[in-house]
Amino acid sequence: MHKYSKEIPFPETKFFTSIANLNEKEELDSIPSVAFMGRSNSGKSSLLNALSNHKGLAKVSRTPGKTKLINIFKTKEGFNLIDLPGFGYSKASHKEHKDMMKLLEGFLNTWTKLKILFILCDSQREFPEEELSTIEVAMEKKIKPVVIRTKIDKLNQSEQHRVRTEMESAMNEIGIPFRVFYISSTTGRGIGELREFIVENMVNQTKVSK
Ligand SMILES: Nc1nc2c(ncn2[C@@H]2O[C@H](COP(=O)(O)OP(=O)(O)O)[C@@H](O)[C@H]2O)c(=O)[nH]1
Ligand SMILES: [Mg+2]
Repeated sequence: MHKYSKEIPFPETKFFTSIANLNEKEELDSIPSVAFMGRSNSGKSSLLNALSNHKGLAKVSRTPGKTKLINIFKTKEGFNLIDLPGFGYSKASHKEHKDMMKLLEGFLNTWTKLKILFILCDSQREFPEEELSTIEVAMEKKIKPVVIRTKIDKLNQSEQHRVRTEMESAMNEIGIPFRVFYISSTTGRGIGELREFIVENMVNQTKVSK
């Protein structure tokens, strides 16, 4: 039995290709896409596996920072899921960090059919300033920014309240509301809701989204 079988189904998803930089994108960006960004260890691979109900779709790693490629997954509904390379928190990898931010900026500037940018952040961490500016950049480019606070199963009630308050402050700082999901790939919490959101935005575009 699948853990998410009672929730909203998600289109069948398969690994399509990986590219090392944006020069290799060719026509790939002409396909409607949603992208996932987040620091190493933020739970990106686990989320992609949970969404697609496919345990080995994206590799779940205990050694962070290994994925340096843009991984592209194709859904049966005709839109793509894009797994952007993770980057660290550590100042030690300053050059690497800058390169990753550059790649991300280039991605947002050139990926023509990017509809949604999911910004993942481990709920046990503070939401970083850089991610906050990424939300604004996405808004300017008419890409829908959506925050996903991951690993919510690791927090008690008061800690969960703190994360929600943190996101309210972030919205006040930006001055425009954005959607936030609180999820756990381990327990399945929020996964159905997130699937529904993606399907509404990428498949049933005539339906009014929540
Ligand atoms: N408790 C808990 N652990 C999680 C969750 N999602 C991911 N993890 C763990 O966090 C670590 C990093 O996850 P991974 O998906 O590889 O993160 P990525 O580096 O962003 O792709 C792994 O040890 C996962 O098992 C979650 O929802 N709850
Ligand atoms: Mg990963």
